[in-house]
Amino acid sequence: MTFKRSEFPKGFQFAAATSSYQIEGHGHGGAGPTHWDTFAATPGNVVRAENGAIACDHYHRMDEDLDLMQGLGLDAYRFSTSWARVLPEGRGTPNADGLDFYDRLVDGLLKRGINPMATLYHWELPAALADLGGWRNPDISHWLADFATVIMRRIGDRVYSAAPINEPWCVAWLSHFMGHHAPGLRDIRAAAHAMHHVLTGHGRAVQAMRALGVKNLGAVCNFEYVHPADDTAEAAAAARLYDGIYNRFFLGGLFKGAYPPEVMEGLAPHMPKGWQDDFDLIGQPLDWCGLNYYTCKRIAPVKGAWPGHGEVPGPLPKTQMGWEIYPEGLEYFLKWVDTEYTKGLPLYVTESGMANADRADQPDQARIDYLNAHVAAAQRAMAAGAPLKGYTFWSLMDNYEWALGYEKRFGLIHVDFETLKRTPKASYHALAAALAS
Ligand code: IFM
Repeated sequence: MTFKRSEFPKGFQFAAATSSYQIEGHGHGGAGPTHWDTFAATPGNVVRAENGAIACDHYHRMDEDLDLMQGLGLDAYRFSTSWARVLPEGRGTPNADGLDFYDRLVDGLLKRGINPMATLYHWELPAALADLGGWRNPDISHWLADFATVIMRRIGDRVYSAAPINEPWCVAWLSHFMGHHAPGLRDIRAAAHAMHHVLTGHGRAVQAMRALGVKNLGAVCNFEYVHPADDTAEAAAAARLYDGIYNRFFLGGLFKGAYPPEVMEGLAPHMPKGWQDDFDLIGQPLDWCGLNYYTCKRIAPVKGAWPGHGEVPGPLPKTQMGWEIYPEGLEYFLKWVDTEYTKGLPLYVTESGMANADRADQPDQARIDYLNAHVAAAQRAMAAGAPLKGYTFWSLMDNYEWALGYEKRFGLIHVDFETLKRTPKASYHALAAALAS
């Protein structure tokens, strides 16, 4: 690596991230069905109809995975808690094995000197709650707060940090307007409701965790740097609207008590009743803000219904996801989020990394280059004053990449999905050396 731990301030948290459905093996341990199981079981939604029933079998291989984290020299590990593993029906009676599992995980991390960074919800909604409308139902904020209470009563005394929801844009827009993720809806009213309820859910979950005394609470949003596809006014307007929906809607709700006006031009007629009164709930004071960053997009106007924009291919080198590699965007967002929204609040890069068609026996130099370029971008932002306190690599290990199944490999550790054998990649060894230095 071109960076070393010694270049970072004392206490800076180097972390790796995963999420529950992507690694645990949802078929084990008494977890209830989720909308990802049913989405994946419906032809055409997921490559080869793959699902998270086995995934990396982390449920049974937790100790091996914890040892690998320790070998990497991580300061922290960002994981999520599966709602349906803890509450198989989404509400009601907890699954004792599920609570025990997260208890063991947190203790296993602490025993190895690794700080547990918890995210309550990383996308696998219990099917029983999906049946009730899921993120379209305003009651979901209460359901999420109740789940927060159940899981944090068990582990909240020992987590380093907690955030309610991973990537609200994916939960709401990607899943209810674009239809790419569960529940696979393509409906503007469903999307408008989900966009708002993901934030009321965040607010109520923060309240519930504060009431229990859980410390160090934050929010995790994802960001894409937006380039207009050309230099016309139409492309500029299309890009501005894309940026509003993707990058400014959730931060606006969380930190400014308002949504971007150009986004509301399309969404206002479809919003849930009384949405304007929810900003006090949404804007709970936070201790930090997390940024997930991977790529940039080129946006062009498209004739047709609002929002009337679409992506066009760009010229930069791309990852296995077809995503352009644009580290400058990370530097931009770390500075912009701080100056425009969070104003001195600690920031964390809560995800960044690349998918590559890795094999266990070949060095993943492309990932080493990607990580170097993005960490360097973060260092430039820090030099310019961004209060960055930690950097999280996505992902600890190859895992279930949602609708794209198991072939997109983001891991520092290779997983053979036939044998479930873990093999640290060259990037793992390079990062371990950088963190030991
Ligand atoms: O795998 C996902 C993760 O679940 C959320 N952030 C982006 C990653 C890569 O697509």
